[in-house]
Amino acid sequence: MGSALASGQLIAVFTGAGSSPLVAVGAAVIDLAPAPVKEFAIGAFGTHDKAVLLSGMAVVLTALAILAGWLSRRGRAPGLVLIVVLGGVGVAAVLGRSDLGRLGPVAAVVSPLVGVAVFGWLHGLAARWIAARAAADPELAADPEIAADLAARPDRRRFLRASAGAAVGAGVVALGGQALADDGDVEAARDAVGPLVPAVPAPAIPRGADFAADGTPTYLTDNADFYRIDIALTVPRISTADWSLRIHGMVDREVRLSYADIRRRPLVARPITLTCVSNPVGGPYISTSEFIGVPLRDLLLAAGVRPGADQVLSTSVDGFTAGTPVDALLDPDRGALLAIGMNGQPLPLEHGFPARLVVPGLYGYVSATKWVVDLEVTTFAAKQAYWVPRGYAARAPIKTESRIDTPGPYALISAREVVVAGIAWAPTKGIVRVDVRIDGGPWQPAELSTEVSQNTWRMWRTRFPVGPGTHTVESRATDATGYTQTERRAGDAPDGATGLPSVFFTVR
Ligand SMILES: Nc1nc2c(c(=O)[nH]1)N[C@H]1C(S)=C(S)[C@@H](COP(=O)(O)O)O[C@H]1N2
Ligand SMILES: [Mo]
Repeated sequence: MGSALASGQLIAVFTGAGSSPLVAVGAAVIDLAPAPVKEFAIGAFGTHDKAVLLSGMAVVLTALAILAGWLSRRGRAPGLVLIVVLGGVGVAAVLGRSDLGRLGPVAAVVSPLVGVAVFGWLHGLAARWIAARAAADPELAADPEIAADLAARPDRRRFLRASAGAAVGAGVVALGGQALADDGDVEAARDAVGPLVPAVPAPAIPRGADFAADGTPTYLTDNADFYRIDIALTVPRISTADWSLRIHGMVDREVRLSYADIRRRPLVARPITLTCVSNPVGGPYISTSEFIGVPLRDLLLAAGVRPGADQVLSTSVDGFTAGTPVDALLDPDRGALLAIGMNGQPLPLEHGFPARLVVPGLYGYVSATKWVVDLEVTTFAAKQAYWVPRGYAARAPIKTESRIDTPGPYALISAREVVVAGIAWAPTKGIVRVDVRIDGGPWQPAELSTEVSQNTWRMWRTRFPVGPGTHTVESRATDATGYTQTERRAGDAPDGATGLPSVFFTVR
């Protein structure tokens, strides 16, 4: 099993990480998992969901291999059947991917062949050892001295040595493949991008833009802390030299842009708050960055959007798709970007290097395609993006929401006064008011941070006198359209969770 998997990993270094049968099967599991399972995985494991999936697969494969090895004591059929069946699953998963070249299936085909060869060889050695043992007189074998001699027979030693060798060899091959894959090509391309200086800089961030000293997040999220959500089991590695963006479909003229073409255009920097439709009320999947890139509006106008088109289907190099309303992308006030940088740095690999989309006011799954390589101008009627047949809405504007960051859940407070602070967001509209109440009392307006952009979050804070005992605080946000965050509870499917965030705490 180890040899088969390791050979698949090694070949996939050359044919693309997604062509590894192990990764392809894992990706297929993610794609086929029903929405409740995906929700459970994100809820239970957060951003560790992929590590959990791969570890789970490793445990299952090891258990199957041990079982098949044990069943193969009398003949090699069970072991061979397992390899062929699992090999078939791997080939099917690889063939199901749209993002691989003609060499895509090689790793999945070679992997079970290596498995059959190594298994056959080890099984032969084991059979010789067992035969030698059976040949010895059972009565003589009962004698401890003779038994020890029997155990030391070369057939046994040869089998054990070969098994250990195969295991170590598989480990070396797999680790070597990993080292080759991480040879830094893409990191080097990222380092070579050089400084990203915007022709149109982002607004200056005033000191009062956050209440970080009172426990809110900082106005801009560090790149390393920016939340990450995607279906990519391995981070796609695409170099600037290999990247291009094709704009086609219902357009007057098809456009293809290289990375150099993008770099030649004047860059625009804009602060944008991105959040995930899977963010639960009070949840962590929200961050803000100064994204830098070129306006998507300009790229679409260059291609010429034909009348009747209402959706742009964006596709990632790994096959993920998002469907975004044409209106939102052409709206100059909204300022959607083809982003190549975050906070002055080229995009980190896990956030979409070399380029991704960011559209203020829309949940990530309908707008923020990372590793984007293709924009098809089409209609909502003609094409469904990745999450739509999986139970999520085709159109999903970000809902007006707030979150309480301090006090923390079940905090123990010894003061006579509690500071309550948090974030509120209604991207493209802007937050005009946040109300807070304690123990179900009257709503009281909180102090708001200085507004930097309507497209980003805004911080709030207030304080209440408190006596000993348990207390509950709740918050609700109001946006510039006059809409106030609903207290009606809803889960994340189909278009984002709602409800009032609340925090329980105790005063000593
Ligand atoms: N290629 C690709 N892009 C993607 C996704 C994905 O699964 N694959 N997920 C989307 C979702 S659901 C969200 S919320 C945002 C998250 O972006 P981040 O990881 O940079 O925070 O990316 C979007 N872009
Ligand atoms: Mo998301």
